[in-house]
This record gives sequence, C-alpha cells and structure tokens, in this order.
Amino acid sequence: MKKVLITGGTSGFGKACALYFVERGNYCIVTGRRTERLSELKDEIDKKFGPNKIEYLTHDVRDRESVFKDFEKYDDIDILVNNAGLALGLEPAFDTNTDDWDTMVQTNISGLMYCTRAILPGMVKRKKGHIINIGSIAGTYPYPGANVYGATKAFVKQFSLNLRSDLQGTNIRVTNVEPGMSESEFSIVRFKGNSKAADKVYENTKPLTPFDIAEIVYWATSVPDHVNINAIEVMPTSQAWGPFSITRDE
Ligand code: NDP
Ligand code: 8X3
Repeated sequence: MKKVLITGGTSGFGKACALYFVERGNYCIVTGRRTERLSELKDEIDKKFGPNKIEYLTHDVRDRESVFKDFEKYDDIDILVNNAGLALGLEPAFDTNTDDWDTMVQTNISGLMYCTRAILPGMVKRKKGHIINIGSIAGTYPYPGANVYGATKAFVKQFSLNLRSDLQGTNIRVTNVEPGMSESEFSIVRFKGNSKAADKVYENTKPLTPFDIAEIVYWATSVPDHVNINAIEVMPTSQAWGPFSITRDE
C-alpha cells in the first residue's frame, strides 16, 4: 500500500488517477477547490472499494500558506502527483487577457512548486518517494495560442529535470508525464464554460482519456525502485504535427 497525494482530483486525470491507484490497493489524498466534487469522489470510492481508502483536502494550489499548512502533517507520502493545472484561452499573445496569463503561471508553476516544496522534506527524510509532474506536449512543441500555457509546461519539464539533479542520492524519483490531446474538462475550462467550443476539440476524433493517463502514471510508479522514468511523452494516434507555417507575399 502506497500513500499517494494527487492534486486536482475533482476531475479528469486527477480523478482517474485516484480511482486507478485505489483500485490497486493504495491510499489516496486528493485535493482541489471544489469540495462537493471531492466529497462525491470519496463516496464513489467508498462504495466501490470500501471505506478508508481516500481522504480529501480543499484548497487552491496558488495559496502558498494553505498548501504548506495543509500538507504539514503529510511526512509519509510515497507518490505526489502534481496534476492540478489549466489552460485559459487560445488567443494570440497580443490579444490575451493578462489575468488569464497570471492564473496559469500561478497555478501551473507556483502551485506545483509549493506542493513539491511542501512534500519533499518528508520524502528526503525517508529516502523514499516519487514525484510525478503532469507536463504537456505543449511544453515542448509550440502551437498558435499556447503562448503562456505552453511556457508553464516548459517550466514543468525543466523543473522536473532540475529536481532530479537536486535529489541525486536521496532515492527519490521524478517523472514528467507529457500528454497530448485528452478529453476531460480541460477544454471547457480553457474556453470558459463554452461547451460547444470544447466539444469541437474532440469532434470526430479519438483523443486520449483520463484513464489512459492514469494507467501511464501508475506504470511509471510501478517499475523497480532503481529505475527512474525521466519523461513520458504521449499523444493519441490521431494527433501529430503539421507542416511549418510560412507567410508568403500576395
Ligand atoms: P481538468 O480540468 O479535468 O482537471 C483539472 C484539475 O485541476 C481539476 O481537478 C481542478 O480542480 C484542478 N485545479 C485547477 N486549478 C486549481 C487550483 N488553482 N487549485 C487546485 N486545483 C486546481 O483537466 P485535466 O485533467 O485534463 O488536466 C490535468 C492536468 O493535465 C493539467 O495540469 C493540464 O494542464 C494537464 N494536461 C491536460 C491535457 C489535456 O488535453 N486534457 C494534456 C496535457 C496536459 P478544481 O477546479 O476543483 O480546483
Ligand atoms: C494540453 C495538450 O495540446 O491541448 O496540455 O495543449 S494541448
């Protein structure tokens, strides 16, 4: 039985990871801002797998004080899944809402930093642990409108590598999971509740599912202790790169 802390467990990848890890005999602590969703997930897990398999914490990962206070008592986490995150908007950089940029930076970068910093000392003390960061293909490959979102995931990529350097000799593993298009609430959030625009993203194609990601996250934590999967980049078979875009004179 491993103790798994998953941020952003109210939907999508985080929720799927909680269900996946609990089903395989692990104990999960999930976080998010929507208490009702967290409570529903606990009910679902209690019903399916029995009591005492999951607990939850309501907080915003951007709130440094809350994160450190809430995580203070968890000095025995085996796996931290830094999943909470979001994209807002798909406008070009000259036309974006700068509040959206701030929110993405504060959530995907600062929030992930706070959670990591709060949990790491317990892992280092026990010389045991695994940090799974949820990056994105957007952290490697550019696309129009990804501007700050992609840049926050590039941070996650480099932070993951730098963590490995700092954690050399501690036995702690770090993995950056970098998914491509996956159907969750991600696009509803990106398009601010416009479900028509969100549905269009997944129309007539087969995206990855949160279950696919949970399976990958679980696998990365299940390889022998002496094996560190540095990064996993995964896309649906239906997604690939297009040609370079060239501006031509009329
Ligand atoms: P969802 O929107 O379904 O889930 C996002 C989760 O993050 C929710 O549980 C949400 O909880 C939580 N979250 C967002 N902001 C905060 C915050 N400030 N504090 C605490 N929790 C927060 O999307 P996905 O499951 O798809 O996304 C999960 C991660 O995967 C993100 O980091 C995303 O960038 C990344 N990703 C997604 C891809 C996709 O195509 N779907 C592909 C590649 C990466 P709540 O709202 O209750 O706080
Ligand atoms: C989400 C994947 O391609 O929509 O991180 O940016 S993508």
